[in-house]
Amino acid sequence: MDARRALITGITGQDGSYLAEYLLDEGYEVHGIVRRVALEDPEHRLSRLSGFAGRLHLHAASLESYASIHQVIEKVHPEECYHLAAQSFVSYSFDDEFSTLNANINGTHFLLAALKNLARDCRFYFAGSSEMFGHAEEAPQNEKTRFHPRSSYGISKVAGFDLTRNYREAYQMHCSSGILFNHESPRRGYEFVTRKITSGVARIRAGKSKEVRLGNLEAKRDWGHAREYVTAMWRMLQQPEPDDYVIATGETHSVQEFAELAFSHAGLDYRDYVSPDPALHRPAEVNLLLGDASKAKAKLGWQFKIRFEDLVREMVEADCRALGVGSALPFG
Ligand code: G4F
Repeated sequence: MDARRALITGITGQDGSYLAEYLLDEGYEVHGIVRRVALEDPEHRLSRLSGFAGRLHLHAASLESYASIHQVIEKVHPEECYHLAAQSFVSYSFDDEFSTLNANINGTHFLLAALKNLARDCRFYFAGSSEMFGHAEEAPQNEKTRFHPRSSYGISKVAGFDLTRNYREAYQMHCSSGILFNHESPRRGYEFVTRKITSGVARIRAGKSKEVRLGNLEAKRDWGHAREYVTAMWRMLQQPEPDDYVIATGETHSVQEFAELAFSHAGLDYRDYVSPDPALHRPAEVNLLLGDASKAKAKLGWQFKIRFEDLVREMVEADCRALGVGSALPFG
């Protein structure tokens, strides 16, 4: 039997790289959309794919161009499409609302429209986000919680979520959205707070830095491990009917707790190294995210396993290892 064909947008990112690995292991033929510059600078831009890039089929295209998306869909004719690409850094979305809205909403719309025209039977996954809940009126948040996004990023994700549902209802396409709460790993981008902290810990241990400047330490997030979360995406597309699912751990921790734990794994006291920087506070903050993934557990059989403490430890250890310094206690 021929291998199933999957197409991933955002394949060079944290989630894309874990998902690509997972699908390869499941026997898929995995295609990815990348920017042309990525193919010209693979060492740097395809670093998360190193080790298995040779088993992937990468196509240069831009999610800002319908024509280029159309070409890829026509050529690949995927059976499953995972749309992960986005301008995903919430802070940046305050600096440039227009490009965040344009790129995120149009990218999703172009992809859905191309699939409708060329591969209507393709199953589609949209990377929704707990940022859609924003200023949530209840905790924990589930699939029925009203959206109240607090940034253009959150607004763009609500629009993508609505587009996905609309294609499901209007064209009977198998379109599902995962409402993923924060998910991290050693492959996380350095701009996000968890990696900023763990890479900062490693730089301090290595004597390359003296502090980590942070914004709002009180914000609380439901943090899970990206490697586990991508398996939920796949499970959604194996269901007979498309639907939307919250993916979360059901535990919440503050940024301060994350910092405290990360520094303590390296035998350091965060209070000696974390400097508050009011410039890093956001114009509108999402104070508390806490997910209820019981629907995913009941219908997809998905449940998180990697606990917060182990996630933090893995990230600190990976960053310390990369700089050639010890990490886990006791330091030696
Ligand atoms: O790590 P963050 O930048 O992630 P954020 O904004 O929660 O968004 C992430 O998770 C979403 C899912 O809920 C995704 F949709 C999204 O794409 C992204 O992956 O910030 C986490 C919290 C915020 O409250 C922020 O204000 O950390 C606080 N924070 C405090 N100091 C900081 C910093 N965030 C960053 N990035 N940098 C700081 O120095």
